[in-house]
Amino acid sequence: MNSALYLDQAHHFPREFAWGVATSAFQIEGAAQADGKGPSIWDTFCKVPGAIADASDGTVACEHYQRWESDLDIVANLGVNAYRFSVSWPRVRPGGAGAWNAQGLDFYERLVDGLLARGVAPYLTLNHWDLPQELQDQGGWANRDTVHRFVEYALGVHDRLGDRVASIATHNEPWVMAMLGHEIGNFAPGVKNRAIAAQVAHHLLLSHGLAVQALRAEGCKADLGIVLNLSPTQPATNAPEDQARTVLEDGRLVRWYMDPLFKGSYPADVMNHLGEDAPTVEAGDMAAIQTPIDFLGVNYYTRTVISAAGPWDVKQGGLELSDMGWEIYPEGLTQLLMRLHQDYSLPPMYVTENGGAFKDELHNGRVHDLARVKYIKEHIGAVAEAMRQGVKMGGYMVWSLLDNFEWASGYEKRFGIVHVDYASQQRTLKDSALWYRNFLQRQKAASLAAVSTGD
Ligand code: IFM
Repeated sequence: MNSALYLDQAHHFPREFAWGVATSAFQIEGAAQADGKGPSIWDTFCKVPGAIADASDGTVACEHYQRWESDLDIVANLGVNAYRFSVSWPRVRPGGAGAWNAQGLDFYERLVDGLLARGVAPYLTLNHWDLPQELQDQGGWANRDTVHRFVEYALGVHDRLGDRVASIATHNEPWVMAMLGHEIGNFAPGVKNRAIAAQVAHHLLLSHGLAVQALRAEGCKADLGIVLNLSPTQPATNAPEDQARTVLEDGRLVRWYMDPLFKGSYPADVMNHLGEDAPTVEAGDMAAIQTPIDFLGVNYYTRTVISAAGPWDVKQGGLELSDMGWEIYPEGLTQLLMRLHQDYSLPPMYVTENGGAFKDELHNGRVHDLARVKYIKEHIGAVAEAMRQGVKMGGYMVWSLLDNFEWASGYEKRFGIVHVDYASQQRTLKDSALWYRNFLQRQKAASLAAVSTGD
């Protein structure tokens, strides 16, 4: 596919299309103990020797908690009309239950009002992984009580911000929290137990459904949805074992989340595979999970290639790799969106994250990150292609606004379209940011022209 070509012809993005940049609280805010914030499971996990590649943590990060105003000026200056951010649960309700922290809530109120004052719509995510440590001490997401604490948290945030945000996503990437956090254990809280991971996944989905119901009952005006990390799963060879394994892995990554959300049941093949490790599901849970939503957020970075013989070596794919070692495969985004559109009855989808880590170099105030420009351009082209084939898309958001704390990789991997010098906290727009700004200006001009010609 030549996605650059698609992009050149892609002037039909609707005027109301959300063009954004995305971040998350723990990755940029810093101020880990400021103004009454409680510890999260990531504050704890960062202290585990060897857990984070560069032994760093989120104590300072991008100092966004202090620099939010100038960061929002950068957002506005890019010309985006949407900004996706997350609320830190332990900043607004430090113990996950009990007292609320007024200073934390005030921060997000200033942030939301600051976005609106700059003409940028706030896209809020409630849970981007930083569970209050006190809840983890009681079992975390493996404990069904956490589901109810999450619903309270959703309502509390809605009380303060619900009238001004464009959308509320319950969770970011439940697969990551369940699988990396509880089965593989390389992410917080670092548990390695397949049965617990399956129960965690179920509780995340259940808390999503119950929170959506509770927010609707409150008369929430914002669009409600969830954000999943998804990818097309492909067999390494045509061998039957690779193909069978691919079906299962697709089940664990895609259908395990999509089926309950949009069909009301877990996929039978994955349930059978889990056997005794399958989660406990109580009466009414599946109906709650299937509560209709207004949007589905899709985070896409790469494809997943499966070999029954063991981990597949990405070098065999012959594709360019990002600095994460992930294959760059824009076609996969079109394939994924088409497949979701065909297999499920969906509300509009948003690409809520897409971007690449590359080895950037800052010279004389410029970062010539041409690989990232190409990456973003081709993936926007892939979205345009899906739309041309009939998929209903609401927006596209680049991950990420700023270089930031990339979880177990620490600060070594840079995803930002804005460079952050961590010593001085100076921000520099990379060439990808300049390209995106220019692209958005052309989009705006094209839709204005379409309005004046009545297209
Ligand atoms: O940085 C993460 C983000 O927090 C969740 N989605 C994937 C990104 C890149 O790894």
